[in-house]
Amino acid sequence: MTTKPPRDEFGQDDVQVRPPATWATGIPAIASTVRRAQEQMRPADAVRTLLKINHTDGFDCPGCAWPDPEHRSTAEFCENGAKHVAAEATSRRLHADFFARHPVSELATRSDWWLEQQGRLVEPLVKRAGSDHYQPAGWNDALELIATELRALESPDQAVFYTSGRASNEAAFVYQLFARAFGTNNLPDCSNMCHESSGAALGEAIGVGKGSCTLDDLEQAELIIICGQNPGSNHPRMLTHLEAAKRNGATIVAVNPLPEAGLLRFKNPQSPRGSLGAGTTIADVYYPIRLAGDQAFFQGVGKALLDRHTGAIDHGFVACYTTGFDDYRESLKSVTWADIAESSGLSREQIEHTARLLVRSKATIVCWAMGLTQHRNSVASIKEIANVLLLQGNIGKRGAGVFPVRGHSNVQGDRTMGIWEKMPDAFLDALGVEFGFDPPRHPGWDAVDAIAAMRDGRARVLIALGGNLVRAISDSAVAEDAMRGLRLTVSVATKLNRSHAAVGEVAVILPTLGRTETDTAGAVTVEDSVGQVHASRGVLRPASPMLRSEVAIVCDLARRTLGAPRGRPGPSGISWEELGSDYGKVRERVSRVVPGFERFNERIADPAGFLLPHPARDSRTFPTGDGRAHFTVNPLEVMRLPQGRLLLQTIRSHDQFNTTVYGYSDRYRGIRGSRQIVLVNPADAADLGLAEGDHVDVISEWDDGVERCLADLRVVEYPTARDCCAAYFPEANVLVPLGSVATGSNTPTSKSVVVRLVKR
Ligand SMILES: Nc1nc2c(c(=O)[nH]1)N[C@H]1C(S)=C(S)[C@@H](COP(=O)(O)OP(=O)(O)OC[C@H]3O[C@@H](n4cnc5c(=O)[nH]c(N)nc54)[C@H](O)[C@@H]3O)O[C@H]1N2
Ligand SMILES: Nc1nc2c(c(=O)[nH]1)N[C@H]1C(S)=C(S)[C@@H](COP(=O)(O)OP(=O)(O)OC[C@H]3O[C@@H](n4cnc5c(=O)[nH]c(N)nc54)[C@H](O)[C@@H]3O)O[C@H]1N2
Ligand code: SF4
Ligand SMILES: [Mo]
Repeated sequence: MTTKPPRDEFGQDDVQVRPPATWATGIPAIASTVRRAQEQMRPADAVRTLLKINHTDGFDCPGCAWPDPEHRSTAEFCENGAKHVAAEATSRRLHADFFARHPVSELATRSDWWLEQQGRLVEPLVKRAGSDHYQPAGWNDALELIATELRALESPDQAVFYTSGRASNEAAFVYQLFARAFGTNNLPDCSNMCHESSGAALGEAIGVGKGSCTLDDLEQAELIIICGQNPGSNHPRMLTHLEAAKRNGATIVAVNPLPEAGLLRFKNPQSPRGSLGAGTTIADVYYPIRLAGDQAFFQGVGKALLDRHTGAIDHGFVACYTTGFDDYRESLKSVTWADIAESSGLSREQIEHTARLLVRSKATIVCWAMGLTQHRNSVASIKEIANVLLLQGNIGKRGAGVFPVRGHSNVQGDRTMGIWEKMPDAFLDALGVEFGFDPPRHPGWDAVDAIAAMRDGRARVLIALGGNLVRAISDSAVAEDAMRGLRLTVSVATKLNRSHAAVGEVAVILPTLGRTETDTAGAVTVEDSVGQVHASRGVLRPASPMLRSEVAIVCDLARRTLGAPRGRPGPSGISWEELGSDYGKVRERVSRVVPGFERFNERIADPAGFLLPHPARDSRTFPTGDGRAHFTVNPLEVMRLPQGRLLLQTIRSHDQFNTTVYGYSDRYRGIRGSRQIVLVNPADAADLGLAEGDHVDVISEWDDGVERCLADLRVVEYPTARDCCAAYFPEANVLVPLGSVATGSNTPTSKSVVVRLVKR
């Protein structure tokens, strides 16, 4: 299998490389924000829209899940937030003539960038069996077609209901209700490819799969360890809070194979001094860890803490709130410093230094994102983070805790609302009681299992509430074939993407309102990375009068699928019409099903919203079964690379949102004009006989013996950790085998792929 990314008008071969930046978010960021917004929108709209981002009477930024501070200033957004908004608020439109000119088979050859540039979807589209063209269809026809196909399935489990993390709480709640009332738990989501490992690890360690910090905690922390995260590009406003933490005296340690600009220095564009002056040094210490080395790193830190005799361990906390300490201590005795050094690429001295910083700190936070979650040993690594924090009682204490920084703006809320293939019985019980039906109890498929089921013919229909599953999931070639084997693919979407070109026999696109647009049915709500829930109200005129909200689309489809007398056995008592037109009614139902949402409608009247309970954070109550936090033992397997191989990670550039490519400027890393590059340490390049600018094929090697190849990337010498290299997601997804997943979370190992680089 060889995949060459399609070339497009942007001149992908024209790569320009400059030294990586050593600071993030100054004047160029402001300039680029305004330029990008004006390219896509009318200037008046651009200004009005940008000022409503993250405002109490505006909409929640559709970008990342970084929380909004309670005291909102006039410019509560970052450069990338503005890009995400401008992309949605674009004045470009996709009319019927576009689809007459461009058959589906041609769309499949276009780049992610080109597809994104074509503008907003404006009307429902149907590609019928045997046809190679989408054609406009009325809502009625499009939805009836889907309902008929769903009802014709032999089993509800032949349908897959995928969700991307932009869906509001209200949309997510009615969507999972629809899937379960239809009879399946096949509810995979982007989280399966994202923070699933965090949820799995934290659930076991502290009984709650979410982070235990608030923004206040971040600013009160004495020590913040940031692992596997590139906040300068992916959570830019986090830098403002890290800057505040520094002002309050925090020490910051960055652990990352790449010296990312935002981790090093930050110039705050919202303070005149910041954008003109020298900026703030963010990381006091930077450790260039080897990919997948964090389990060893945190085991080393734990070992160093346990080796110290005084003041390193909070024995009172350990005795009162935890179990498993003795086994953990014993297990670390047999982990050798040699293995720790080999696995992490860091020295014993560096690790002991980190332990000394922990001993000095009375309140420590560990933050992480995809650098921790997308390896085979991810769940183990995150459990080791929990072990280290538990040693010092850093859970349920001001300024301390676990902080998995979420990706999509409402990915955490979607999970809270029941988007999960294996929701616990307590949730299903409450759902059944509220709506008078018996939800299915057998677990559904997650994202990887759903693709395997499509490949093997066990799934027949895919419905996607947002997202771009075919590009987001691993093993692109397998995934595209799997989708093409389906009877029906349905996508509720704002813009065109590759998932609309790798489709089933019949394909439907249902165009929806985005966050920025006014919804006559009222405000929706979202939950951010710290568990704060608040309202979001769009302000722009919808891209087309034909657009419907996600809630309305889901409820209408559910009514047609489940309500008709021909239907399968199931609840007919759910008033889909009411839920689809009045979000207050949806919230009323949520308040009776989901703990923590009591008086939901009342509490979102507060502009700041409300904070969901988190027993571990709030009262050191650990809902783990035995009521205690768990130290865990996670045997270390040192990953040894065969001779001449590198470990590849797939990363985001500064100019994309997941599979949506906005442009070809990875500004902070100094790379412009192309995404067809691979970052290699100069010493590794020399060992492999490669030099800057060489053209290489990247070939991944895995147990199944299949050689997956991404052809013709340009070598860029870059200060990444030894033995490691990096290429851009989603293009590099062709290299990640579907079966290569994290143990315990089934997340694709997008950040540890064994590859060889073959010079062309
Ligand atoms: N502008 C923009 N914002 C986004 C997104 C976007 O695409 N664009 N995506 C959103 C989503 S859904 C998510 S999940 C987040 C993702 O946010 P990030 O996790 O910051 O995104 P990645 O580009 O995947 O970067 C992973 C980082 O981890 C490092 N890393 C990789 N492997 C390891 C490792 O083994 N150990 C350590 N310590 N570090 C490692 C990489 O060098 C890189 O700096 O961002 C969200 N925000
Ligand atoms: N190799 C590799 N693969 C990865 C990752 C990686 O780091 N490396 N990261 C993984 C991660 S962290 C994630 S979260 C997934 C992302 O996976 P997804 O969430 O599936 O992908 P996105 O690119 O965020 O989806 C973009 C599409 O969503 C649609 N859209 C945008 N806004 C809206 C809206 O308001 N409503 C609706 N209905 N649709 C909308 C648009 O059509 C757009 O094209 O990818 C994963 N895949
Ligand atoms: S930090 Fe994230 S949520 Fe905040 S404005 Fe930037 S992209 Fe949007
Ligand atoms: Mo994500």
